[in-house]
Amino acid sequence: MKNFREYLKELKNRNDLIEIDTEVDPVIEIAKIQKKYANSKTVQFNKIKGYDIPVISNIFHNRENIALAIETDLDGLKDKIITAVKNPVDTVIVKTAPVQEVVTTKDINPLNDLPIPQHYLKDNGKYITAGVILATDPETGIRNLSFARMKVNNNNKINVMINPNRHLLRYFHKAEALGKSLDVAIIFGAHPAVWLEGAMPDGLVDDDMDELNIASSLAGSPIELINGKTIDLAYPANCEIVIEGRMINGEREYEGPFGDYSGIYDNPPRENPVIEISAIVRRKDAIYHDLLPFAAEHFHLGGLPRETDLLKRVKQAVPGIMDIHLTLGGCSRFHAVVKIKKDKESNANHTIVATLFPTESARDIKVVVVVDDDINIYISSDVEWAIATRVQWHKDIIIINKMEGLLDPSAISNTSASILERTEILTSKIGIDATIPLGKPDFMGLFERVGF
Ligand SMILES: Cc1cc2nc3c(=O)[nH]c(=O)nc-3n(C[C@H](O)[C@H](O)[C@H](O)COP(=O)(O)O)c2cc1C
Ligand SMILES: [Mn+2]
Repeated sequence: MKNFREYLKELKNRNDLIEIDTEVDPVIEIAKIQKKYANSKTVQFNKIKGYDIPVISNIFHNRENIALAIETDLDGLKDKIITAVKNPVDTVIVKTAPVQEVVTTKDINPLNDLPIPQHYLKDNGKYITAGVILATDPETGIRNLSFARMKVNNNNKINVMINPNRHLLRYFHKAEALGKSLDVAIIFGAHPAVWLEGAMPDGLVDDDMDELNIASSLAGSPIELINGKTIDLAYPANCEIVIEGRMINGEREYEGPFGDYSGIYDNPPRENPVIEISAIVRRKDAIYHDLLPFAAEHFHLGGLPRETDLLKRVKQAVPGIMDIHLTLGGCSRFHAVVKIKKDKESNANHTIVATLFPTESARDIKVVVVVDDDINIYISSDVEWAIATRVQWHKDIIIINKMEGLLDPSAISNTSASILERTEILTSKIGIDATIPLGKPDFMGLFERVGF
């Protein structure tokens, strides 16, 4: 797969993409249709009220579409990511770029220039949700990619919500310590490998690893870059739209509420860095990528890289781990199911402890269910069946209190310090051993599954 356009063509060929030709309002109306097709189709909106740029969404509504983008299959996804992280490929610089066909540097206002939706009723306005932010480490020049929600103001400024533990925030703080602003490029419609890389958490990718080179490895060939018009950064030449700008040294602004991955409004508003836009560049016939928060595209994009990181880590503690899934019902963050081939009775509890070890990928996990290798961890009714038939609650669970958590109302309300202070949020976690006990001969065939 060479680029985004080729990928879209393939999705069309596979009957995965539907086009909506009736006029839709970017406020709420697009989101309602995204929601309707959230688990089934890529949707392209061709006529947006007030704009002449179409919107595309729900592209990663399933993992088959991710596998297609990086030329693997469902079973190969995590290995492909781990291999790409270990084998970066250099990018190349080119001289001309489709993305710079139209360059705007005057009177910039993304609210006028781009069809940015408002998704949920109480969101604080229109938000960019599928823009990948490129920046370089001010000390080392290493390149980083990351997603973050961005509130668009009615001028040339954008407000970007970045949590602690993000490489991007570290880069910005380094720039500020040097008395500088941080150049950024917000990229839309690059090769999907760039999106996947933008969702890779600290730990899977360390902050001394060049993420454009990892994206090139995932894409299967060097990503071609073009120098920015107004910033000291080279970004993917073959993409749809790029917003050029800088995160301003010393500036912060309130942002939120915003309906995020957990399906609740992230409240109260936070003080966040501000990006001042210096140019918007795009293809003549650009397509704007939008992502509906708290829906399948958000879950798969956020969940798959975290699962990959967890699998790598937990395997070090318990080699018999086969796979790990962060379920959609748990917003691909809160509930983990781990499949193991058990050879010792302690395997299950070691798996629970290793999965909960509080790295970036594990911080949100509140439930770990460990199952045997006959269970399909991607089918929630199969996991529930294992719990129904293999768990004795007085001996098969572990509860750990006072662990760090995030963005979950029950954890926030469990924490005594005021949420306004943004202090540590405390949560409790449970591990469930839903494996068949080893060691006791199964004289009565108690656990034998029915079959044909
Ligand atoms: C669609 C999407 C939206 C996200 N929004 C945010 C966000 O608003 N703020 C944030 O800190 N992380 C957000 N994340 C998570 C980060 O993008 C992710 O942890 C990434 O690995 C951070 O990269 P970095 O550590 O290289 O900066 C989002 C992830 C996805 C997939
Ligand atoms: Mn990073």
